[in-house]
Amino acid sequence: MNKYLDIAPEVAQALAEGRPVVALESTIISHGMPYPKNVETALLVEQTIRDNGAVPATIAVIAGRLKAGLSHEEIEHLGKAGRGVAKASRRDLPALVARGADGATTVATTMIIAHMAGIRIFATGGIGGVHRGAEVTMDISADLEELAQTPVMVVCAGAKSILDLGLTLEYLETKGVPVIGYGTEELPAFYTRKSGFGVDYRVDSPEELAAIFAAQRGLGYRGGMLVTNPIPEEYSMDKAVIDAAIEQALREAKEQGIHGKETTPFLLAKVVELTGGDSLESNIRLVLNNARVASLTAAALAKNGQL
Ligand code: PSU
Ligand code: MN
Repeated sequence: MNKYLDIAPEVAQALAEGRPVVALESTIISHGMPYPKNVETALLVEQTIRDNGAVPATIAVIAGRLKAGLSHEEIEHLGKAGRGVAKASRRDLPALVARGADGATTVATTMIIAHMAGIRIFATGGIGGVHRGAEVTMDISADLEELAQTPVMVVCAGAKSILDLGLTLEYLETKGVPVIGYGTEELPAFYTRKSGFGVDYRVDSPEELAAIFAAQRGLGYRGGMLVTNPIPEEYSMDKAVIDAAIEQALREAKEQGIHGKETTPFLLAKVVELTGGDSLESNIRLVLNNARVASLTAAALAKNGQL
């Protein structure tokens, strides 16, 4: 085992016994939602995973240790400290580890740590991608490179249209990352079920997701795959409302010269500010929905001894 990694006893035991485990990220806790909703949601997501027969492993960096599985106190700490905790993507781990610092893991670093721990399936809300205007700024999330090189299945609700969704799909195609629609032929756009862009494959059951993931492993590929699961109809948002908020958020980011790792958290916080509690509630619901699909898929993999 990696010398910087701590696996929580419950998670280690489940992995040793071949039982299903689902990884969760922590940037969504510290940078994605306001306190105390972020902590309540993190605990509710863990409970949803348990209710669907898997063991949750929320991932973060605590005092320089890579953690697969957090205590409630650690989740409370990350939620309360909020933006005071460093957002940790791939390039941040060496410094955080060396300094003994805390870090809230993005999709990229959660994949890295999940893989180190032997966890195959990871549920989240939305992933990073190719930003609008990336042809000039070159702002492309490290999440996409991680999907290209780390063998973890990421179950999300697509990506927000703060990104250029078309370019994000092109990038994933180039990198050989399968993009699967769960019960849909169209890439969902996080708050809404449709984006106007098609996915590579539509899959309608956790068993088939598990089979494709197992085949990817069997082929010896090193990368992961992206499962996009649309927000439940009853929680999806009005496209015009969300588009207007995103346009305004993008304008303000430009005016204020926001760039680098601040861009995504700035845009996400602005959208929540502009759309109020509605978008927060939608966000929570779609994460719970992804946790359920991820748990059932981990269970299907475990059943076939493919974990
Ligand atoms: N998109 C969302 N919600 C999020 C994120 C992105 O809809 O919480 C977070 C995730 O942790 C993701 C990260 O991995 O932002 C991407 O940041 P960047 O674009 O700086 O790579
Ligand atoms: Mn970026």
